[in-house]
Parts: sequence; structure tokens; C-alpha cells
Amino acid sequence: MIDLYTWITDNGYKGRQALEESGLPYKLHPVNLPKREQFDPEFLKISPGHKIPVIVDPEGPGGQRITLCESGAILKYVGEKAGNGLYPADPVARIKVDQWLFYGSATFTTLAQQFGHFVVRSKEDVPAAKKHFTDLLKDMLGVLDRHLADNEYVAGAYSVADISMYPDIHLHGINQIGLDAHPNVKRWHDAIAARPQVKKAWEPFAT
Ligand SMILES: N[C@@H](CCC(=O)N[C@@H](CS)C(=O)NCC(=O)O)C(=O)O
Repeated sequence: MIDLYTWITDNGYKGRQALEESGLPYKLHPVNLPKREQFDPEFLKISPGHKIPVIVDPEGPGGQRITLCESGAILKYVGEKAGNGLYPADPVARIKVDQWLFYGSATFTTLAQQFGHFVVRSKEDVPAAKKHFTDLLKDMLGVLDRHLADNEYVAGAYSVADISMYPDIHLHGINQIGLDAHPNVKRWHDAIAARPQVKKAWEPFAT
């Protein structure tokens, strides 16, 4: 049974979506970020950078217990372990999944988080930062829209690369920017949103 330490944030939903899609048994452990539970010394042992998500798999490679933070690495690990094509076995297909998985983790979410900070959550009004990160998010949505005009999912077939970008698009693309100018992203978003595994992953935490 994999343990998932997570919260109701973009990266947190990536871990939940991957595990729901994997079909692997897992247990959810909420880490309440507003209460700063990510700084608990026990949690820091598995997440040195005080960030969710984290997984602990007592049955990792060779039967060894592994702990893993960084959502991109988690998506790859879970997808590979699931063996259901989320992270494809074919080396050529993997290259494309890696490209978009790294884009999603390193570029898309990192910049979308700054949008979330300055445009959605910050109590301080910083117009230059708001404009900067709004322009960047719109540019990235344009990049994806052009790519998705010729591709059903970002790396061809549905994969962890899609999961790496879905939560930020679900949160910010839908709510703050709107997807009217990005019909291919809208088509992609709605197809993913309709998946039962995704609906389950976005259910509120059981208390
Ligand atoms: N690069 C990391 C970023 C993870 C991240 O930003 N996590 C945020 C929530 S979305 C967090 O745990 N923040 C708490 C903190 O920094 O103290 C990943 O992809 O997992």
C-alpha cells in the first residue's frame, strides 16, 4: 500500500490523480499546509524541502521501502509501477512523455504557481507581477492549444504528462483566464475532467 502525503493544491492533486489512474492501492495522508504541518520534523525526513506531494512505498524496487518527493518524479514512478501505459514502456513514446512531463513540472506549474500567488492569493496588489504572470500563463496556454490542435493528449496517448498540467489548467485556466480563446485546451481539459479517476482524485478529503 502506497502512502500519499498531500494537500488541496495543484501539485497535491497530481499525486492523487496518478494514484487513482494507476489502480494501485494507496492511503491518503493530508498535510495541512496553512497549519504548517509540512515543517513537522517527521515529515521533513521524507520531504527535505517541506513540500507536498510525497509518497512512501514499502514495496519499492527489489522490495525496498522508498520515499519520493517532487511531483514529476512521483508521476513517473507511479506510472511506471502501474504498467498501464500512463508512463509508456516504449522508449520512443517515453521521450515525448518525458519532454511534456518536464515542461509540466518545471515550466508550466512553476509559472502558474506565481500566477496563483500574485493574481489569486496575494493581499498585496503588485500590478507588474500580475501582468507578467498573466501574460506567461496565457502564452503557455497558447503553446498547449497549438500543440493540442494536432494531438489528442500532450504526448499522444493519455499519460502522466497530461496529469502534470491538468491541475493548474483546471484551477487557473478555467477560473481566472477562461479557455474560450483556447478551444483545444478546453477539449483536452474536459476529456480529462470526465474521467472517473480524476473526479475521485478531486473529491474532498475524508475527515
Ligand atoms: N517542484 C515541487 C513543488 C511542490 C510544491 O510547490 N508544493 C507546495 C504545494 S503545491 C508546498 O508543499 N508548499 C509548502 C511549502 O513550500 O512550505 C513538485 O513538483 O512537487
